[in-house]
Amino acid sequence: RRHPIILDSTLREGEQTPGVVFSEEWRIRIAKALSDIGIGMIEVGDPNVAPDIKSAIKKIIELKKVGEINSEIVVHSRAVKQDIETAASLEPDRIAVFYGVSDIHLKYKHRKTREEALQIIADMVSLAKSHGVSVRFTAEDASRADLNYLIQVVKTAYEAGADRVSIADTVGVFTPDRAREVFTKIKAAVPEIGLDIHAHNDFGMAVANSLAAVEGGADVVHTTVNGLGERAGITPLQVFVAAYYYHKGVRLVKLEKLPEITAMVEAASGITIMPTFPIVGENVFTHKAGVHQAGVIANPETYEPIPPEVVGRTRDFSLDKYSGRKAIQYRLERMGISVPPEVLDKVVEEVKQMNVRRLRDDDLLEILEKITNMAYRARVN
Ligand code: HCA
Ligand code: CU
Repeated sequence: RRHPIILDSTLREGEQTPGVVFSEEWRIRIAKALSDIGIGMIEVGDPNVAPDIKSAIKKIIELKKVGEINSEIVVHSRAVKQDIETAASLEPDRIAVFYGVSDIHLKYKHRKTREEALQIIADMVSLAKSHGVSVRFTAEDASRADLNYLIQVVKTAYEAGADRVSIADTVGVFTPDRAREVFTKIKAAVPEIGLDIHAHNDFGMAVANSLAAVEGGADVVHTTVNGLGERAGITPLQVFVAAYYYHKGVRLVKLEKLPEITAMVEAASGITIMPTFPIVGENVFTHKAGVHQAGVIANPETYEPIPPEVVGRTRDFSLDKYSGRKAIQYRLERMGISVPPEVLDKVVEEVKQMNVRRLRDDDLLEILEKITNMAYRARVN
């Protein structure tokens, strides 16, 4: 396939955000919304973490069976016999079994040698596979693992029955060059394997690293809505798909629905995104400086990488002392008001002297009334 599939992990990785806990109702609503916007795979959680997660996963799998959800349903599991059996009993489409493969994880977390780990990976992948589900193996901390050993891990998982391996950049230390190189080399060594990129955002490079991994051969990209997840989170869904659209001209999901799912996950998680958050942040299609506003009024491409409508947003101009004639005139005309040039000059002059953070339409009308002694507000309303 030429373009990657999105695996959204808001319900698994996203719930690993400190302070976040999704109710069953929200879990189901989020799963349906993800399916509706065209997400290929949904990682719904690890049923061994808590009983309520397990029962919500069951319900989501039911909805998949009756066709109310179309995405592949992936259940996360430690590489532990009992956990895998619980996961398999829910009959998901796929079980994702994870195990640390860097020397740091092997030595301090698992206390196993590289050889012992290969045996565990082979045993646990084939156990999962024996239950008749698709299996992904996740090489946790893959980006800090020895690359030759990582290739052995991928081969081992493949031979034991995994058709996919997630190359997890667990602490976000990939650079785009390194991510591209690692994926290219794994793909060359084990061409049959499907590869996922799971990129943490510790240094703000998760989107860039995911794009580079796709160039290297990844065909599934992990995301969460609003970039939720452990520490700095992982690749934000909205930003990755918009960047992919800009760079490759392809809509991986229904982009115009992004604001809706942003708000849904803000409400469900209790975490509000920054106004400067790419693509879906409040400020992202609002222009401030007079030079920018004049440019955008002449042609939006001057200061917008993509038109706001593509991602379900609208353009705006913030008004304050940074604004110039063009933006003020634009805002007045938007309200159906045209004024002679000398009046406009006076409005601009007045605005420049005000030290307010942001002028609303009503404030602008008030200024106009003061200058002209005419009842503009009554006219507009
Ligand atoms: C975790 C680890 C993980 C797994 C990623 C994956 C990571 O928190 O359980 O399954 O692809 O970052 O290594 O999220
Ligand atoms: Cu992770």
